Amino acid sequence: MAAAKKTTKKTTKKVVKKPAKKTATKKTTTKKTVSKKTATKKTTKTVKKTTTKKVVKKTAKPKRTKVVCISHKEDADGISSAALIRQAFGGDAILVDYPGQMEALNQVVLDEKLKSLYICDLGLSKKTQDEFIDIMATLRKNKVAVTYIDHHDIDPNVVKALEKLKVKVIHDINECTAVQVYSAFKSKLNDHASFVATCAAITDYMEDRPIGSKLLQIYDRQFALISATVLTYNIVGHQKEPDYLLYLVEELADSKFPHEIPNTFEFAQIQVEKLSQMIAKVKDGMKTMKNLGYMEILDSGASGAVNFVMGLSGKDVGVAYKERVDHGIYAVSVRGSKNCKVHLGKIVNVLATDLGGSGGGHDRACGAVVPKPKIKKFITELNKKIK
Ligand SMILES: [Mn+2]
Repeated sequence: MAAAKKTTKKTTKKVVKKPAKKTATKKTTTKKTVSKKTATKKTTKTVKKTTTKKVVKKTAKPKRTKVVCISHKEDADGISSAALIRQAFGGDAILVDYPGQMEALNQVVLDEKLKSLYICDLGLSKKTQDEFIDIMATLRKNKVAVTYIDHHDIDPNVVKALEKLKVKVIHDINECTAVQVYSAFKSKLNDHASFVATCAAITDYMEDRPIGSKLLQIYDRQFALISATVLTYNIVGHQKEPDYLLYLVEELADSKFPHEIPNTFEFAQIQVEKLSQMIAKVKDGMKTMKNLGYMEILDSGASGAVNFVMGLSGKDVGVAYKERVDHGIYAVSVRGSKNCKVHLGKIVNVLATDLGGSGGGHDRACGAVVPKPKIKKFITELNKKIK
């Protein structure tokens, strides 16, 4: 393990140097994007001039020119969504995980230059939805155009509240977020965008859905699978390197295939080795209750281990959890097999909220944030609720 970790760091360092270089060559995107970006730049310049002149007279409000996309950083759906938004509208991405979601929104709401905001692949829970609506109300009061695009289970009242605020809601639980972004903004995207969306659909287990499956048909299945998988391993393995994740967003927005991004396959091989070691660890450390298998994960992400916990436990539900020492919580991942007939996302949303945390997601894949002392209770209660 230690050896593998060292190798990771080495490779990462090599790769990390790329973003700086790439940012410089950013402008060599498709013709469409180039003209758009130049346009945006011109506007920004003009604005700067005007503001500096006016500043002397009065502290005028800066003109709102910024496009921002807040997206999920932990998987290919979130990263791909951010890439497609970038290709269609330019602007910058802010990549977050669930514990960091609200913090990012609260930051962005203060940005006086924000003109339009896209929020992608970030589901809401009972714990977060009210605060989310409040933030949206402030943004709308400031005339910021907001588009919320997602596919996680959502309280219909939240959709109503958002639509009342004139937040554009694009929500379909049957297609992954990137596929929905692709469908909604197709006219502003190039041909390669369908491949980026396909990779996202594969990682979210949604390549069998109406639009997802049509997109996959465009490409050779094996080619799409290996690309999606390598992309996913690079995302999962670089969670602590925000600059690298932003670089991935840029490269995908720039119509690169995952294999064209330097070192991605080599890095994926390291991840595969780690996962194979995970199998042995799960066999050793996993515990079971009547209806589920569970395990605390110490040296990798919970979401990378949870499928093994489910599979190797022989149960229809697997739970893996990892402590987030800085937050005093456990990040919990839950997966259900095809035999699992209950909606895990809904159960986990209620349960985690009752225990002072938050959670939610899909029927057979979801996550939660649970206060550290409540983790055992969370598992025993979940076990009771899923028989
Ligand atoms: Mn997703």
